[in-house]
Amino acid sequence: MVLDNLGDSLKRTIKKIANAVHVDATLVKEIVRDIQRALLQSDVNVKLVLELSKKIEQRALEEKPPAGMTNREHVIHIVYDELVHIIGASRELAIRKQVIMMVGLYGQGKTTSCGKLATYFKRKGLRPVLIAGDVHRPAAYEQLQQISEQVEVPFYGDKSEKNAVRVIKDGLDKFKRVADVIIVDTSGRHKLEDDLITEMKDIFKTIKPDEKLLVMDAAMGQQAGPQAKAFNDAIGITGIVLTKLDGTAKGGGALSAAAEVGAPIVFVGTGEHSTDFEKFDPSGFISRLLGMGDIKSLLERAEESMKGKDAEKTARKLMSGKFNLNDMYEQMNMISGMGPLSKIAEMLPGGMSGKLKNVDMDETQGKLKRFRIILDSMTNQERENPDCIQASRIRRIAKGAGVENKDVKEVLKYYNMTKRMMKGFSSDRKMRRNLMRQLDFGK
Ligand SMILES: Nc1nc2c(ncn2[C@@H]2O[C@H](COP(=O)(O)OP(=O)(O)O)[C@@H](O)[C@H]2O)c(=O)[nH]1
Ligand SMILES: [Mg+2]
Repeated sequence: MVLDNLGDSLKRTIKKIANAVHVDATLVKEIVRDIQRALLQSDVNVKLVLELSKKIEQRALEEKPPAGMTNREHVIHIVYDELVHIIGASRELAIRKQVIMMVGLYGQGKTTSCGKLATYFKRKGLRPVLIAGDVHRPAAYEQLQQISEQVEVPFYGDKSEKNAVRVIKDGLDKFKRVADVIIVDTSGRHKLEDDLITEMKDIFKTIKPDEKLLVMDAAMGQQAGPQAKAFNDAIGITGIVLTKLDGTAKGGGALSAAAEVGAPIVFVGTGEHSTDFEKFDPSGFISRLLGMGDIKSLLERAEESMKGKDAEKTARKLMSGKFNLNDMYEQMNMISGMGPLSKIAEMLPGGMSGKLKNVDMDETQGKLKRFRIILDSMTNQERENPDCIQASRIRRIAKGAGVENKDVKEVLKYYNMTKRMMKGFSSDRKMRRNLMRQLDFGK
């Protein structure tokens, strides 16, 4: 997960509060010190850290918990609240027809993020296209072309044309009628220099993009702030994409500093793959960092890949432990549309992701495909009532799926294991209650 060290320290702090016998001034001072240390190590600005810790201390000591909330819960909530506060407001890109332009310095992740954005909009059911507006870097054209093939979206570029405005204009003419979201890659420089600003402004004038997204590497830490500000002052940006959050200990600094600029962080990049990209939501981000489980964003991703199917119903069934092979089939379809299993496990509440750690994620991912073929060879009745699948049925199913008996048994074993795991999880009353509350399922 991103910001491992910061997350680990904060989780330890939360545990300390949860396990405390008394929530008193000594404890509050101790946890404030812990949080200070964790944030400073993550490169968050000293002044910001001091302000935040003063606020947490003051609120924890003075505010009375609201009815129904224990002192411990209250203090945890304050920590959460104040951390969300420092990374500020969020904004979502609209899901509609638009032109998006990516800007930023060299090597920050613009071209990679073009592919990630295209994937994001494709999953939302829109038709994205990519235009290669970086006419200066020799391999920029090939890089974007390759990415467009990987994520399977149309691409336009002109290797012989050195005028960015002309290339982009031609691309727009070509795609205007067939595309929903036109994503334009542009070239960067090593520094924010006059010729880069002039080129950007020329492009804006001609194509009038709906979004101007600044792409920045999180490894810059606090330096992300001044850079974002300089870009914003020079060309006006509508949002920030913070990349490489997976590879840096300075992410806390980058996030908080970028948030202060006034342009909202809209996405974060968490790896090199086209799905290593998350819509940035401060409260979800912090609750995951604190280990509170980002059920909201998990459900949202599930919803996207299930396209209208009832994600809530599935989640409820999963938690109740009452699920059959049809549900498992649906769950597998849902999971394979969400990205790697290890990523999904991170989004589940602590106890549950711990249980999932015993499962070999890569192997499981590889099996999903075979499992689905086997499930397809079963009758609906068998899927509804897996207990009826005995030796002769196993032989028939294996034959139908073109696999061996042991492969069918493996599916049943996996099903039983999952069911046990879900049952175990749902019998954890406290966790279940919290989860239900977060899911808003009512009483
Ligand atoms: N680990 C990681 N690497 C990234 C991420 N985004 C981009 N990269 C890598 O950063 C390098 C530069 O990216 P590129 O898109 O070419 O940057 P550009 O010069 O701004 O277009 C490439 O090697 C990318 O694979 C990210 O979120 N995580
Ligand atoms: Mg590039």
